[in-house]
Amino acid sequence: MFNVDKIREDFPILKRTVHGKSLVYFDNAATSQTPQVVIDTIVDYYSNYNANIHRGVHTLSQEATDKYEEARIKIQKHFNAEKAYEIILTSGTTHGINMIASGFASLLKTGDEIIVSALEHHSNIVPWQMLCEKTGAILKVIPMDEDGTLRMDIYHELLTNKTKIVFCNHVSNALGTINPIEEIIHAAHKFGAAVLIDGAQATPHIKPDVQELDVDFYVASAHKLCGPTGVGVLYGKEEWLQKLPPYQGGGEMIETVTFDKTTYAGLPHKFEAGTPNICGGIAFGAAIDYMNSVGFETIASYENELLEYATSKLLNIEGLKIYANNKCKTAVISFNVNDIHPYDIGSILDKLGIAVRTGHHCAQPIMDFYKIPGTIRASFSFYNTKEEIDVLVAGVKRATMMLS
Ligand code: C6P
Repeated sequence: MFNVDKIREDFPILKRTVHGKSLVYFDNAATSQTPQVVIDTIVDYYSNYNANIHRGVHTLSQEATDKYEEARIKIQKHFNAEKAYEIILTSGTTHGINMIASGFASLLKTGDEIIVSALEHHSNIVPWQMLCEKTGAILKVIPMDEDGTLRMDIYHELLTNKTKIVFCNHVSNALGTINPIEEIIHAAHKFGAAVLIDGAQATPHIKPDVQELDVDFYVASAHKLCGPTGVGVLYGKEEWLQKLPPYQGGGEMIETVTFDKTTYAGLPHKFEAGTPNICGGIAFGAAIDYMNSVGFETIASYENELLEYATSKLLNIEGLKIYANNKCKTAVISFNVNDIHPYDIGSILDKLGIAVRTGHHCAQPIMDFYKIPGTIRASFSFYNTKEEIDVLVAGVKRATMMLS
């Protein structure tokens, strides 16, 4: 039986006040809060075994190395990757995408095509545009519909033998839409194209199985699933990771170095140049353990309850419009009230202790589609409550009255 009060005890930050009011944290899509067990892991690392990894014969270094590699295995199991060395630890989703986009420069030629969805975060647009500039490849876009879903009929028409890679998010950060990635992957593979899925917004709610999905690359950030910032994961199928060149040169990614020639280390080290975020990686493992102890089915079903509750309450507010109020979404509500600027409502909500994100959410093409400057985005997590949603609804009503 899910007990949200007990869960909230795990998150010390939820006890704080903002402007004299109890914090209502609805900016979970930007970053999630951190449970005590993850904070303890970070403190334990710096208090007891802070050392560089894969380098020292001394005890601290070996302990740190063991814990870091244990974390890699936890991440491997969580995503159901076949091999631990298919798990590359990165600084986050943005880093993972840039690694692959940069690597594909060696595989593409002028006239090759790559396909992106209209629902992407800038992180999954800009690196590919840079790749097109470098290689002469052509970027094609799967358009979206008014309800925030992708035009899959057009996607199927865009795929040709020239398509080399397709990239799409699993869940849209601005709207919460869950994209049909199984269909996207399956169709791309028929044309021999690779697929990269940006799982930044899916992983806090869904446990992806990379083998079942048969995806070529899957990227995510620890800080969206109760872990620390500055660490993330790039899953890549072994065959692809072998084919791609390293992203950065430096320590730990080499086998031998002479001034004539350097040979590269095997996976995963080939893609992990320099001292990594050791503490972050270990804490990422602790965060995954924590999320699994709550259980992803429990998380999804409780968050869905919050989503339905909030949607019906917010829609009672006159002039409030929810963008992409489709059936297949995670617990994200992107909305505006009449023509009030989202920033103005967000600022008043902040004075009431309510944290939401306002603006274009690093997804400007989506805002352009709706012809709006931005939205107010309330994104829920399993530690939020219906009472907090009531506070949000009252806050939006109050802000609307003040600004109308
Ligand atoms: N979205 C949001 O408020 P990083 O910054 O590398 O951890 O994640 C980038 C990123 C990539 N893809 C998607 C779908 C994302 O949502 C994000 C991060 C945050 O929506 C911060 S902009």
